[in-house]
Amino acid sequence: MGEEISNAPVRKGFRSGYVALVGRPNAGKSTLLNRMVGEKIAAVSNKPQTTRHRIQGVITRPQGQIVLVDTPGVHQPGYLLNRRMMAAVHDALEGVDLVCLIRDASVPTGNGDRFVLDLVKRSDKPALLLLNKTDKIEDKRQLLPLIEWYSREHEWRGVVPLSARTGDQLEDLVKEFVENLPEGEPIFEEDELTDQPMRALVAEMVREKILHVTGEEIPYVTAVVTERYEEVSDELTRVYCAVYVERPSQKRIVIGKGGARLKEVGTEARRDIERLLGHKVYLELFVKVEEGWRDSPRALSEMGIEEQ
Ligand SMILES: Nc1nc2c(ncn2[C@@H]2O[C@H](COP(=O)(O)OP(=O)(O)OP(=O)(O)O)[C@@H](O)[C@H]2O)c(=O)[nH]1
Ligand SMILES: [Mg+2]
Repeated sequence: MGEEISNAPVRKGFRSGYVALVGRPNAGKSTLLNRMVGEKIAAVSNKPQTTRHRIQGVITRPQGQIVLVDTPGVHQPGYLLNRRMMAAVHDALEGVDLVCLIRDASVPTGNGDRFVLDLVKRSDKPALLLLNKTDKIEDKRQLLPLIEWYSREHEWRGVVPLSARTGDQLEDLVKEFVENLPEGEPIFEEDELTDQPMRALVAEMVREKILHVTGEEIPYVTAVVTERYEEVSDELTRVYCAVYVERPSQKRIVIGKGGARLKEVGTEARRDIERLLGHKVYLELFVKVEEGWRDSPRALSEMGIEEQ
């Protein structure tokens, strides 16, 4: 397949390249990535700091190919984990052709916005402004002050109001992306959707479910690692994932009464993984306590949260 692509003559006018999504936590970056790719490849939750590493999603159309790069929400780093998350943002900004500042248009501007804007300006890359969550805004005139503020601060290649949730304006966005990319051959094969290996996607699905069923503290002290991934047959894949927490008390919360919470996580994650693979999945989860993993270079690297 790879050869087919590399030997094919470049289609005239075909454009391709990398587009980074940057923004504050919860802006809807990962929701937009999933929606545009058409599969769930990045965890989404209403808790800030859901995304922990760079995730690429591939969108291929007759006119061009966009490699959309999702990044962790921009925040103040405390733990080594958070410093690595921010390094992933900086790194993503370096290697792309176009940068998108994505913001939740239903909330007022704050200090975090200034910080993200400065990052985008400093990247010195052509940039688009994406105003997300328009489904939450009844009167679209509400967007005007926001557009004015951002337009005063920076010269944008375009401003696109959209809803990652409903899919509103996403085809316009694809056009806008393609127009701003250089002419070139496809980077990924047409049927590839992401740079993430299956093991990482599976771990991401499990972590997403944990974020959904647990409260305040647990999401930040939890990491998931796929320890074994076995393709038993065309109809069955077996996966074993370790769920890391920092303390025994947190382990009890994740497991729940009589194992009920962990079972719920497993059932929901298995459904998502089966949808992605198109066949049956046996998923086994076990919880491990590893004190201080968020500050441990070794643990973070094992979890795939690498130094940039
Ligand atoms: N109403 C509405 N909600 C949205 C939209 N896009 C995202 N959300 C919600 O916003 C929350 C955050 O979405 P994510 O996609 O996880 O946000 P993110 O920017 O990737 O967040 P981090 O990874 O933490 O930086 C989730 O509850 C989403 O369902 C949208 O267009 N409309
Ligand atoms: Mg995210």
